[in-house]
Amino acid sequence: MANIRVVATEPFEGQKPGTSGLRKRVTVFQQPRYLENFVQSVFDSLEGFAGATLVVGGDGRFHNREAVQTILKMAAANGFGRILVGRGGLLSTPAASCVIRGRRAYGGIILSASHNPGGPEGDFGIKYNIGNGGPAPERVTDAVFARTQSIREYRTLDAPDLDLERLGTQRFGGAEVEVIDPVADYRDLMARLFDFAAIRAAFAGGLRLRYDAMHAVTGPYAKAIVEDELGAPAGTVVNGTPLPDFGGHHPDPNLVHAKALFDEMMGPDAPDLGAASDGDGDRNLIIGRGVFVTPSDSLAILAANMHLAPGYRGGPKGIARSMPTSRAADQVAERLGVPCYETPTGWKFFGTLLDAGLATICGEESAGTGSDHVREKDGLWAVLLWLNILAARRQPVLGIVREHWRAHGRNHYARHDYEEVDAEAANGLMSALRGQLGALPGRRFGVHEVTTADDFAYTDPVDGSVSERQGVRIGFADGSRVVYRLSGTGTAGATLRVYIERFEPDPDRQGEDTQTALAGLAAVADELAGIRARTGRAEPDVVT
Ligand code: G16
Repeated sequence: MANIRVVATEPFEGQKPGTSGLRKRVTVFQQPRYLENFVQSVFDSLEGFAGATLVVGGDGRFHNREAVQTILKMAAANGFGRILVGRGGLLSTPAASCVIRGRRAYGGIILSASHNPGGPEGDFGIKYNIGNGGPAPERVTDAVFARTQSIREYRTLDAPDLDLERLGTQRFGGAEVEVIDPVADYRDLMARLFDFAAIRAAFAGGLRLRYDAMHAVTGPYAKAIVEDELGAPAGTVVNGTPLPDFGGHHPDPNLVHAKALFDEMMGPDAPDLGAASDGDGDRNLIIGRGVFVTPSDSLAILAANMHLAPGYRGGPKGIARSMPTSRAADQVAERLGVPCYETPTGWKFFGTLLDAGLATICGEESAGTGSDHVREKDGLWAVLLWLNILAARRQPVLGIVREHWRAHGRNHYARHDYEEVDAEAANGLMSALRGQLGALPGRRFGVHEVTTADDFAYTDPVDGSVSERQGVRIGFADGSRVVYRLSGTGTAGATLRVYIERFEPDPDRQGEDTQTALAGLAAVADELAGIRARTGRAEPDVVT
């Protein structure tokens, strides 16, 4: 018989959820009561869940299994009636969103630090998603944070650990725990959205995909859908076994951490499409044979072509992008005559737009794309939509991309990241920038004249909530733009992100290399903010 136990505790400092939940080093989460305090604070901030269903799962990183057991016991002790957990404690972030929605759960807890490295010295994270399947909005995360500062006790079950490998329902205190196949619900949803028959025929006809699952959670999903269901040859999915330390790699699908994939795609015998996704499966990297597709371009091209997939026949009702994402999507929205929404960084800001039916597709420069099928960004979904488009258009990725630029113009785009910068220096840089906003318009930096300068503030068109200080935007006379903001997902020091964008309408000049096309603007970005002088960094750590 399992007994409920009430355990005394003390608050921990700094349990404030960032862009996407609470992310800290594994060693921080391993402190006794640390995870428990946060989970109890989540439950204490919610109402009316007695007897309701909670979904629990994570990306399989180090500490995932232990944390899942802790959460199951606490959820049962706090009065949830039914808890759905992915086999082995696994659920990709989009699959968790899919299960929450499809099974009408009250909410879900997702364990992940996304693209951050794993292992005993790596990062861990936890976030709460609400009943629409999306990340909790700020009013909920603010309440959770407030609770972490006053918490005095948590509730748990005195019970042995559950067998997470056995599918099916088990009694657990006053609750029922069902261990579910982490892939099944998600696979069924994908089969409803995409033309699986056409993609299957394309694979049978020789279409080649390389999918790098980066030893993270999407391996089982990609194998089940791409190889087993769609008939891509075995070996299409590489690094497909989830490992607690992601094989020692950084599960961030960008050109630095997925370099092997990039090299293969630029090589002589490259497949038609190369793709990768991150730790928890919500991000995607898209590379065609001989061409890297920036996430911003990918969003625009997917939006322009999504009517080719059965789930999106009417095309998008609206498009949403985060503020630092390039404005390539805006051009598509204009052509289609649908609205384009500009939101702060963080997938949670898309939730209200999707729920209200204002936007069908959303995307971010940080390799996230998704639609109203779930309330998270979805890496494998983006790859399947690309496959559906390739199957329908029977053109190489490069041809599709070039045609798109010719029709809409090209937005040369790069993000420069300065990682683990001294937090004081980074904050100083941002306040100095904010301090000179009024004086910038009219100033010239070489050929670049500043026309607009502001600190992005967003009013949600659906619920009216206001989010301020979301990043400094500098606009130039030729339509170029530089954006500065500090990352909300790092776990050490500060990460300064500088987003640089230049619009090129002339088809004859659209083939220029991006770094060359942006070199002048990058120098202006440095000068304007004093990056080198203030941070001591001559070069960014990562350029994506
Ligand atoms: C999270 C958020 C995204 C955001 C990204 C980067 O992604 O869900 O909306 O764009 O972080 O945020 P930042 O620039 O603040 O580091 P993920 O994949 O880490 O959950």
